[in-house]
Amino acid sequence: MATAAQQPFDLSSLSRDVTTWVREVAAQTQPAAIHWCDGSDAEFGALERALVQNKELLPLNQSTNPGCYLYRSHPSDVARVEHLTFVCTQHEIDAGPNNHWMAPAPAHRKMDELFRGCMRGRTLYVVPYCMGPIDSPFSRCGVEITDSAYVVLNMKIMTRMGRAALERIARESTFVKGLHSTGDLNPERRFIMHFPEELSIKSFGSGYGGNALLGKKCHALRIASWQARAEGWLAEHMLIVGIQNPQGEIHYLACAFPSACGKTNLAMLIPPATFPGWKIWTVGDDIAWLHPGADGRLYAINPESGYFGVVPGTNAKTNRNAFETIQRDTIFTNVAVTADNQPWWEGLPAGVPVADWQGRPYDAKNGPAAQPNSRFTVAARQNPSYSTLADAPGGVPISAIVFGGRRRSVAPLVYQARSWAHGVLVGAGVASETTAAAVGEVGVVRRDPMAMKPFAGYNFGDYWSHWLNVGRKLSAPPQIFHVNWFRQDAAGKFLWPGFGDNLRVLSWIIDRCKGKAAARDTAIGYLPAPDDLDTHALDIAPGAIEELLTVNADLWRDEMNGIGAYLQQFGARLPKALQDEHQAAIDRLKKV
Ligand code: OXD
Ligand code: MN
Repeated sequence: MATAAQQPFDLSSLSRDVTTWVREVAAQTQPAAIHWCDGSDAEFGALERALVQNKELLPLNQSTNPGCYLYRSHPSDVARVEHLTFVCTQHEIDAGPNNHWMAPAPAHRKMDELFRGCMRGRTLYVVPYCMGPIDSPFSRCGVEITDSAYVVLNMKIMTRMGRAALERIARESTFVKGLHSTGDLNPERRFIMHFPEELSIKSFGSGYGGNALLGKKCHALRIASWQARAEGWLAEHMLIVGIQNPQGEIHYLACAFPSACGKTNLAMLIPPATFPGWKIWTVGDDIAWLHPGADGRLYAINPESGYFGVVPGTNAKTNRNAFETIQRDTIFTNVAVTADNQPWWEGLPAGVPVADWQGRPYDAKNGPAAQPNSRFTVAARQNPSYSTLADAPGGVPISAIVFGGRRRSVAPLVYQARSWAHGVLVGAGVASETTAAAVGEVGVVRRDPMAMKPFAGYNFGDYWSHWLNVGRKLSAPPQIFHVNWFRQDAAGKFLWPGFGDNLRVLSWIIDRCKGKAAARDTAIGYLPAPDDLDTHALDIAPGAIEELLTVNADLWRDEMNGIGAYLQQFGARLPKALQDEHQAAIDRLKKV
């Protein structure tokens, strides 16, 4: 018999609230066993081995990719399902036209029906986690109950998971309740429901990250945006990057872009050879929690501790830091494999796939070898550009907020908002064009305010009011900018090289924040003149810089009308100050 010292610590004794909830869920779902996760490496290893044994996880080539595994999800379960994602508030207007809504009572009934007995024969895992550094006052905790060991492994990488989080929950006695089951993966029985008024989430029928790792989009954005409004801070879909100049000064930027606009690349940017002495520090690649500080500045933490990034296209040229990060101790989901069992995806310059993401012999007729939304899950600490301040309890001070979208025309390379309130309008007007991947839809502008369309847990009208209120609390607010790396010439060729050269734009942004760089005052905001940007040794077509920095008043009048029509749907919830900013923008354009 084990001595007292050898006996595992009974985690369930730490928090009565969590234990009571676990008991209720177990009575409902009827699992064969309950496992309280302590978050230890030993636990991670044991779960990994168990998944390998039952063939849910496939070891990749351990000499080329040590600690790397492949998980193949169900072919119908490879992405977030926005049409099955609901915000369930008492009043529909609180969820807003930007969300699918269901009243809480029928939503609970629907989900309870699905969860009844769904864990029979399975293990129920209790996953306590902390979003943000474990000792940060800005962090918030949750508990995910799941019947997927794959989810547990991912949560261990993506969050501060385990005993320390449970101890914090016991101290704070408040936590977000997330209940998840992969169910039978029937897309007809798949729903992701959020109950912000109850700080709870119920997710059924999907094992895919964005639907199943409840700490990420569900908690850290949808529920957290609701908590943030009540508590006076912002939960945003933003990367956080530190940019160090040759003098050693570091400025932190928080940047929001819709998908397919290069967020992870920007968070890990490699300075071009023509910028010696510059360094980039990654604090976060997807989510920022922003808090007004006592000094009137805005401070950011990254609530996550790992990256759940898109794999295809990642290589030593496009994103060397990400590429190096995923060489070891990485869970790959839905990539292809080579004959010697190395992970393979489109965009790798070497290697030949022999099995595609579904495990079939690779045949180009079946489409790409790696699923286009295949993912890596990896600890942020493995990133060569990892910022040690990613763990700072007080976060990092933000000098600039940068919004962006994919626009072939209209939006110039960069411009600066005239004020915080004008910046809120710039953010509310964020839009991105669909790419060639969607047949017949190329270039269609989709409005994605603050890149939060799929993630704001409440009415956008209230959300913009909250942004305006946060700005009023800041005596030294970040400056707000908009960038567009994707402007094209008449022949459809990108005008800007992007990637490392984006640092040229970021350094202008930083100099603007320091009051050092010049700018032209235009109807849409402050723009650099071509000479204001550092273009030394820049390989770019003649006249391209001028074109990248033009503001076409006719196109902008149309743009402002489009933004106005979009804002109108928020009716009485649309803040007057934002309407005024919109009107002022229209008036300025009339004068051009
Ligand atoms: C993500 C997304 O996975 O934004 O980060 O969809
Ligand atoms: Mn994202």
